[in-house]
Formats: sequence, C-alpha cells, structure tokens
Amino acid sequence: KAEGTPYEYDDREVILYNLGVGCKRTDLPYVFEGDDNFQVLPTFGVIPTFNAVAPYNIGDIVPNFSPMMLLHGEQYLEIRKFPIPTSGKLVSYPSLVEVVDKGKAGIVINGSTTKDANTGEDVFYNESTVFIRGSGGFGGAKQPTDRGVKTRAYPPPKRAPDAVVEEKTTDEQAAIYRLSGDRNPLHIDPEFSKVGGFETPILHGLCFFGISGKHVVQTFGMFRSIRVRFAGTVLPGQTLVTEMWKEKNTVVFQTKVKETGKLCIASAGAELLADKGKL
Ligand code: HDC
Repeated sequence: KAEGTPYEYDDREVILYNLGVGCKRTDLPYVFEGDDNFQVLPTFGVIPTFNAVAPYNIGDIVPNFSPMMLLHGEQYLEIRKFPIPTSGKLVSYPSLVEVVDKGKAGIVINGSTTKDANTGEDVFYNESTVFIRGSGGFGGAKQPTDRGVKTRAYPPPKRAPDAVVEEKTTDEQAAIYRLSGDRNPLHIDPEFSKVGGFETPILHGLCFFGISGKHVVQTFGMFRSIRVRFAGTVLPGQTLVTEMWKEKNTVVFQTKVKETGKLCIASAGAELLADKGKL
C-alpha cells in the first residue's frame, strides 16, 4: 500500500487559508481562533493534498512537458467529514485517474483521498485536472470518462441568478494565498509568468475557487461537494462576480471577472449538505 503524504495543521493554517481566499479581519469565525464558531472554509479541503507526492511524473506521461505551460483546468472536491476539523494530522494518497489528449494540449487528472492519520477515516477526496498547453497530440482518449458527479458540468439555467455576490480581490491575493502551499512561481514571479504567456503573474485557480466557494457557502450553506472548470484567468486586484442558481439540492454557479466581463469559473456546481429550506 502507498505510504501517503502527511499534512499537519492547526488554527494558524486555517486562518492563513481563510485570509488567502479573501476573509476580512471582521469575519471573526474565519480569522479569530477564540471565536465560538471558529471554522475553516470547506474549500480548504484542497490544501492537505496539494503537495502530496504523486506516484508518477507528468513529464513521463505527456510529451513536451513544461511547468510554465501548465494551467489548472478543473477541480472536484468532496468533503467526507463534518464538521470539518480545524486542526489535525491528515495523510493524502494521490493516484493517476486518467490522461486526455486535446490535440494542442494534454490533460492529466489526479485523484487523491485524504484521511485522518489517527483514525483512518476519510476527510476529503479531490480530483484535479491540469491543462498542459503544447503537450497533446500523443494519440490518447479525446474526452475524460463519465464519472458522474466528479465529471459533471452544470450549465447555468436561463433565468436570472437567484443570488449574486461581488468581491474585489487584493493586489496581494496570490502573495498571501501561496503561503497555504502552492508556491508555483506563475503566481508571483513575472519572469516565470512571462514565459507562460502572462505579463503579470496570475491568481491561483484554487484561490478564486475558494472565493467562489465562500460565496456559495455564505449564501446557501455548507456543501458536500463542489466542482468547477477554470474557464479564464484572473489577475490579483480584479473583481469577482459569482452568479448562483439554486436547483433542488445543488447550487449551480459561475464567476466572472467584472473588469473584463469574462468567465473565470464556468458550469460549476455544489451539492448542498442539507437543503436549508428543510432545516
Ligand atoms: O480555459 C483556458 C484558461 O485560460 N483557463 C483558465 C486557467 C487558469 O487560470 N487556471 C488557474 C491558474 S493556473 C494554476 O493555478 C496552476 C497551479 O499553480 C498548479 C495547478 C495545481 C493542480 C492541482 C494539483 C493537486 C484554457 C487555456 C485552459 C483552455 O483554453 P483554450 O486553449 O482556448 O481551449 P478551448 O479551445 O476552449 O478548449 C479546448 C479543449 O479543451 C477543453 N477545455 C477547455 N478548458 C478546459 C478544458 N478542459 C479542462 N479544463 C479546462 N479548464 C475544451 O472542452 C476543449 O475540448 P473539446 O475540444 O473536446 O471540446
């Protein structure tokens, strides 16, 4: 059995993560460990596995791999333990789910189960899709296999959104978010980002995923799973506008960059833990 990668955390990691996805000093349950309702946002579930050691090298499975050409394409997160612990010792077990050939780009999907190190209980499950520009054309499958909720796209309904939340990111958003574990220079070093095609370092996909997820949880309550496609890039300092539609027990949502009008998160959905209406 694979050994797994440990991740230990307490209120310091929790607060740093919450600040990294835009919580303010006045959001006491998210930034003050002494608050009676101290909690971590559910999208924190991507963090414990972020630096987990995969049993493969991307360069061995797609051609012409360059880390500068890699973009985060999609993310699925399932929370398997509630309330989400605000400290603990976890272990993540990553594996290769599949490789997809988009012609110009190669896609690699990684799965990872994160367990409580002491009890062995599942806490989180993640699937992360990376989109590697210039690494396709190797003759692989052209579409990912249908794995139900893990691969589902949620096209937005035609009606006006049931809720809209707007939030301006700060110029320092990526500089703070990266301290939760994703030190990819693409998000901080202009020399690196330029080679990848971006004059200014771009925001982490999982940072604006966290901000959108916060909009969902603060509007409709806790979710058990969330799935997004990163449809466009975001620059630190830009304003995010999340449009949400409640469809039975699912919140369908998308997020736009206000300054450009372009989507950065598309066809996204979150399955609510409990339907607020029935509580
Ligand atoms: O959609 C484009 C884009 O720019 N998206 C935003 C990407 C982004 O900003 N990501 C976040 C920042 S990068 C980051 O955070 C990296 C991080 O530090 C490290 C990753 C960590 C991973 C976690 C590890 C545990 C782009 C460039 C992705 C695609 O645009 P185009 O090249 O114009 O492609 P398009 O013509 O629209 O589509 C071609 C085919 O690809 C599929 N596709 C499109 N976007 C996708 C995607 N598949 C997966 N994810 C996406 N985001 C399309 O469906 C299409 O397929 P088909 O031809 O079969 O219809």
